[in-house]
Amino acid sequence: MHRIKVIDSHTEGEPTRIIVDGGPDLSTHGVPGTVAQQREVFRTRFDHIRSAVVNEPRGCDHLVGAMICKAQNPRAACGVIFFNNVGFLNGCGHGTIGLAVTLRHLGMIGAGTHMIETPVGEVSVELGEGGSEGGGQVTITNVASYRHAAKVEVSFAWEGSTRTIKGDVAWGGNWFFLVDQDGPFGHGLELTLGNLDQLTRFSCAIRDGLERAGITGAAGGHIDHIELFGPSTRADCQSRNFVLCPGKEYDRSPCGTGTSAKLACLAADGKLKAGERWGQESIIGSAFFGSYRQVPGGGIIPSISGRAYISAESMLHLAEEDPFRHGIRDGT
Ligand code: PYC
Repeated sequence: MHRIKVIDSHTEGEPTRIIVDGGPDLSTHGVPGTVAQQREVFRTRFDHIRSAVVNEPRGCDHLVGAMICKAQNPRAACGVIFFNNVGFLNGCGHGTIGLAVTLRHLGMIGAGTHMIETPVGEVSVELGEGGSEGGGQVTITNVASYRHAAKVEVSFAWEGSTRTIKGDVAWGGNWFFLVDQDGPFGHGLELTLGNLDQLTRFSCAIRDGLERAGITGAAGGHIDHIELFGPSTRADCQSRNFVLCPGKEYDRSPCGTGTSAKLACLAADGKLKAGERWGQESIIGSAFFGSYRQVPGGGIIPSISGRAYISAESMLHLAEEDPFRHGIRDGT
């Protein structure tokens, strides 16, 4: 029987399940390699473990998974690899906030600033004094983020005709296509939980259109997240979003890498100054608060704050005779 110990947390409503013991050995000939290389070993040799941890019957489609791994930089608290129901992620803001409270729960870090290695660069986490039950506020300082292209036109099939919209392509640790829902090229649909089905289908149609047109991020980076913006319902936020993640689920949090991409676009448009606070509400009404500092030569370093709470500690059992020990997936 293969047993995998996981700790679940949620960050502003979005869950993260972190493998803390029993995960695969990601070293090659005994050498761990960079976090990006370890992710490649995970992807090519242990994809069934990804699926076992996040897919049904042990997980669900919107669960983001992670595994703590070896960092190269001796100053790093650890490395981390993020994944979901369909594959591996680059960065993950809500997941890094969840990781910080999980590391504290494990006694690996305390209040203060710590560095985490991800496949796309170093992210620092600033952990406040925790409440007695281990959750709390975390601020991440993310990888350099930037707008790659503004007002990019994309056409796609929508409700029997061809629809054309414009959006920005930006990097925030993942690639995003950002659309102002209320602008002339948005859908006009209110960003409410009641409209989830249409918002999901609309965002999937945009993503299909981008793929068909060969629109990518820099160096052919696949745009796998779509972010729609509208007015916030909160007095402390300037914007509300709906974020489609790879795998067709939506982010319950305002998405850390997505908020980083949004800050990069606001900075590029001169709509938010360095150091100014931005409140980003999610589709469920939770919020991240962000600001940025400018990077010489272009781009920004975003800081994003949100709250995470431990929600479960479990041992996953993958019995040899269980036909779904590696999750329910295509070709199971
Ligand atoms: O918070 O960056 C994020 C994220 C990416 C996918 C789900 N959450």
